Amino acid sequence: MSEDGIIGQIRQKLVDTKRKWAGEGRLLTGAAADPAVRLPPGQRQVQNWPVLDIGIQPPVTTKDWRLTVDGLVENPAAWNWDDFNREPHAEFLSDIHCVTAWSRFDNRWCGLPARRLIKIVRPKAGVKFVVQHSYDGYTTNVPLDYFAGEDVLLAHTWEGKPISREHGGPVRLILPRLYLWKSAKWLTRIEFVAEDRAGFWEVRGYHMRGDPWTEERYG
Ligand SMILES: Nc1nc2c(c(=O)[nH]1)N[C@H]1C(S)=C(S)[C@@H](COP(=O)(O)O)O[C@H]1N2
Ligand SMILES: [Mo]
Repeated sequence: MSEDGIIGQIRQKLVDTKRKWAGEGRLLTGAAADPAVRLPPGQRQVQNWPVLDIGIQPPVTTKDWRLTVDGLVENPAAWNWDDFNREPHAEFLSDIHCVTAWSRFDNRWCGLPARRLIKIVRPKAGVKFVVQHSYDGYTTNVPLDYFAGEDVLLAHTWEGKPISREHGGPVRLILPRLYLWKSAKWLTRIEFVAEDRAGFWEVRGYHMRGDPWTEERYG
């Protein structure tokens, strides 16, 4: 999808509001907390799981789903669903923290560990960042060190059930150490790069890293 195509379809009002908040530094408490503290500063715990996206929920089935892993890697991958499931998957329990100030504790995920993917594709020397690309045209950038975290998953299952379309199924990233906008839904491409590159929200004022415990909400 072209950038124009995406911009034509997104919920422009929502995007403008979030960009305005980024400009004003809305929701910043200034209380940098210790990562050992479970609820990051300025967050409140919710029991439900809100849905947030730029306005398109692409109807991707496991049959059409493809994953490209490319950029600066020794062994690029182009997988379909069966290829993806041939690799050993793992289960993790983790909390999610959205920049709009909700946190949801104890989510049980199953998926392919990012560490396993890294072992397979072998990033070249000099790779420092990872750009995620999604079927709705969304992109987001994360430091390789965070992507390589032990609890990072290309997740397909939540609480024993396939991740629903509205939450990014068939496959989404789950990177619990950063705000949830850094976890792409409807994931279709993972690109390993040397230079950091701002994604959809990052070009609209959100932080390049996005650590919830130091409230890196806005850049
Ligand atoms: N492809 C894609 N991924 C995305 C988004 C999106 O619009 N498109 N929104 C991000 C944002 S801002 C948040 S808070 C979370 C929301 O995930 P959820 O709807 O499952 O709670 O997904 C992130 N990943
Ligand atoms: Mo978000």
